[in-house]
Amino acid sequence: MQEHGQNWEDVKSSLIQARSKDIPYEKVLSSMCTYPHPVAVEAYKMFIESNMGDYGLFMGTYELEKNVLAMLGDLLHNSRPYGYLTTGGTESNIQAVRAMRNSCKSIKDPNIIVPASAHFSFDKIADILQIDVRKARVLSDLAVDTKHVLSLIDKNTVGLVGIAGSTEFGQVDPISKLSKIAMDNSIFLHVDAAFGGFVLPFISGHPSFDFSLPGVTSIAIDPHKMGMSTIPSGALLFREEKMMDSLRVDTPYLTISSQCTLTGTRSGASVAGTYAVMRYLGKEGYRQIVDRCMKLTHLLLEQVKKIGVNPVIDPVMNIVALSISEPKKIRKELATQFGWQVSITKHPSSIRLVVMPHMTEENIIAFVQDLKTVLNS
Ligand code: 0PR
Repeated sequence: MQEHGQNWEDVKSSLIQARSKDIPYEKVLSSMCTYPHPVAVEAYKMFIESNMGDYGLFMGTYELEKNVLAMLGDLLHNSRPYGYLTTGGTESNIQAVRAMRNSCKSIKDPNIIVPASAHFSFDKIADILQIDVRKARVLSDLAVDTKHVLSLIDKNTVGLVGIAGSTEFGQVDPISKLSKIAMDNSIFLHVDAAFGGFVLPFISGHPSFDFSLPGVTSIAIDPHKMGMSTIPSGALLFREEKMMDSLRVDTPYLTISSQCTLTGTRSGASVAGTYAVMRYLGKEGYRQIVDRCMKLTHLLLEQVKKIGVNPVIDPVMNIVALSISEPKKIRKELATQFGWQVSITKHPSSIRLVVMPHMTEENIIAFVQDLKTVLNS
């Protein structure tokens, strides 16, 4: 750090230069994030200094958080959820598993069972919480094999995890079956709906995945993905207060006497952003966004099939994985020749495309054209 401060114009020009190196979302098909809704941005700016880590000082923002939880509870069929707004799916998953473990103190060597398709946050969880994370295989449709889940349960199993919208393929595990298994074995069931939580409720005839299933004890849902909110904005919801309480630590010198959150300082601006966009859009607004993304997903599918490329699974939501040989090479070519950002998957290997709200019909058509060029070169 330099000794003397610089003038704002110089600092700003460095910022502009840095910003110009960031890739605009229009060419990004690899991300689960998108431009936040302008209403979320406006609200975020209004609450920029608000710290939910000491919410006794920010009771207004705290009321907004309670409101967001109630709206999320309504979306996920729980009229009285307990929880809080997190920094995203990783924190929500860590806290959900920590609550399972803390609620089973008598089990000395606990384990949980997650689908092999679970997000890498569960590898972090194994390391941080020193808990055995057992991976159950997935079937050919890339949803978890519940028979394998059942066979992995033993006396030290504290809970199961199901995914509603897997990171790589957008698949939904059979959560109703997992719910029954969890109840039969008196263990917890956390649903990672970080992506699908703001998608599935707006797709008619979607599979059950939320608190309407009696075995579901917690859910992760991310407003900063398909919720159109600002980063960082995740949410963790528990069915029962005692699970949330199992996370509580004393905070003697704050305006509040205890905290259940993972981080201390927490962005009140994110809370305001999420509150504002959820109120502004309502279910109708989100339904329109999801409808549009699904239409674009089907357009993408139709276009790639015309050039002889097929999806790994029929897309359940706005994520498409394409069966293409040498996906790493294709990814590189798409980026260097045309500036497209796509990701690749490992098992099975494919090119993965997330059709977020920033995508347009023109861009989908242009992308498929460029993909065709790369495949034929
Ligand atoms: N659970 C699921 C099902 C997820 O897909 C993700 C993230 C998480 C949990 C973790 O969420 P946070 O990253 O909010 O903690 N899925 C994306 C991924 O890892 C996140 C992402 C977003 C990656 C934007 C890249 C990107 O540009 O692929």
